[in-house]
Amino acid sequence: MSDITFTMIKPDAVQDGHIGAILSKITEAGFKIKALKLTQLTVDDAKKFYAIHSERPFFGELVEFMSSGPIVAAVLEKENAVEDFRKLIGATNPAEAAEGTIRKRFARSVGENAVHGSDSDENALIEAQFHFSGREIF
Ligand code: IDP
Ligand code: MG
Repeated sequence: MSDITFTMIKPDAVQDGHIGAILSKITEAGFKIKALKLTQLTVDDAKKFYAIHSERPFFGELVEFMSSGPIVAAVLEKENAVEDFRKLIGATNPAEAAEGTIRKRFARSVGENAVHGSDSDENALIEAQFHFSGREIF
């Protein structure tokens, strides 16, 4: 699978009722949905998913937030998916995110920032496989 990325609509955006609007923005931007589910991370899942950030000062807060409520997990396909999706979501901190980006429109804060987007092709595949079995990806 090349040209795929992995995303989560995070607990803040699910709770704020933005699932539909965010999925619309994603598909309108030309991404095809290859896998999709509403699920919730356990504390242990969140620790594993964000293990790369375990030494960062916000790690505890991040794990607590990401396991605090349901999320939408999805695998997306498009040419240049990883880079184009990072552009669509905008900067980590919504205060610094460009106009028209998903985080600018929907994020609450730097921590509760509405969506995840993979940072490389390699991580997109790892993250997709973390959340989905082969038969759930179309
Ligand atoms: P990214 O999601 O834009 O790739 P990363 O630096 O990979 O940003 O950080 C992962 C997640 O950790 C962010 O999306 C955000 O939820 C959280 N995070 C990042 N920096 C901070 C911070 O300074 N305070 C609180 N949470 C943060
Ligand atoms: Mg990241």
